[in-house]
Amino acid sequence: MDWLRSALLPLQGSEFAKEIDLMYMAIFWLSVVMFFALMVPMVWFSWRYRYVPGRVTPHQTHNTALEVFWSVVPLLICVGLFFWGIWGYMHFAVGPGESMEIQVTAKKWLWQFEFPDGTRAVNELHVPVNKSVHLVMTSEDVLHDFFIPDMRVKRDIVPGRYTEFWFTPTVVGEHTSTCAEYCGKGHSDMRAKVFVDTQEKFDDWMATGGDEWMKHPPEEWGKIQWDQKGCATCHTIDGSKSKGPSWKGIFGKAEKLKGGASVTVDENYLRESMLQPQAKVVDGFEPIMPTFQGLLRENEIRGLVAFIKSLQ
Ligand code: HEC
Ligand SMILES: [Cu+2]
Repeated sequence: MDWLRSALLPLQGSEFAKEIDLMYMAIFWLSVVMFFALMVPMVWFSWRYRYVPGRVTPHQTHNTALEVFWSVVPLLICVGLFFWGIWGYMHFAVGPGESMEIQVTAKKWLWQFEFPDGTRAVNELHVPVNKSVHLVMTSEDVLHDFFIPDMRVKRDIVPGRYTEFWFTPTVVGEHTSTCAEYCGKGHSDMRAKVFVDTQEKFDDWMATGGDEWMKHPPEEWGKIQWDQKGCATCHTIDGSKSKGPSWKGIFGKAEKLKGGASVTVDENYLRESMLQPQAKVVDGFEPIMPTFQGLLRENEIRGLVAFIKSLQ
């Protein structure tokens, strides 16, 4: 009956899919069998015992064995379905501890995903195949609902609180997800692609951070990093002094260093200052800047350099 399952239901993209489909098909076939088991005798009895003038119908109104049978059997079936259902629900509700956690933010009308290392992506969820992922979701505005049909997972997203689900994707490739809670004009456009990648491809994507950076001019991308990577807590961009030197007008200028030497602020110096801040410490400041070695990707460094350059 696999043809029927694939005609009725989407691709089985996760471990849940098999469990859920099995139960779905079991209830479907149970309903088919019950339909005929009830309707065929009903039609037959209505015809067999129809009114015929002069016919004497046998007069039996009670059969205890039969009544016990048709009360107890359906009861057992319903209780069985209940336990099967609650077992599946518990499995879905409590994820394994080692899952990768991805933060999902829904807002009118897009999806934002954030990975454990800070990688962000919009409308694009990348997950490695055969590894469990745990999605922690919230909304910035109204009710949304994250639904990935191929994975058979779906859950409401509520502003002001977190909801979550987990799954283990099993089929490499592109899947779709959608918002399943009407959220206004753009609701039907609120879709994200779910890429199930091989571990290699996934690692590669994590290392490069996806292509979000390509959608911004370098200076703008740099400004986003300044804000998101925490540079803003120590560096201003308007010339005022903070815990670190302001970035305004530093490009091209001769910077005085601790110890008396001086250096011209160029691309290489900026890069070094981010990755090895202690190598050359600016005069008048403490060497408190943390190293960003391994935390900034090439595209982010390039963006930051372009941003600092633009602050003349
Ligand atoms: C905890 C505070 C702090 C944070 C956070 C911080 N910095 Fe710094 N930064 C400093 C201090 C202090 C200096 C000056 C001393 C030195 O050179 O190490 C400095 C110096 C620099 C310089 C050299 C500036 C000049 O005038 O020559 C650059 C470039 C720089 N930081 C980039 C960054 C970037 C990019 C980030 C974010 C990814 C960042 N910093 C985050 C404190 C910080
Ligand atoms: Cu929505």
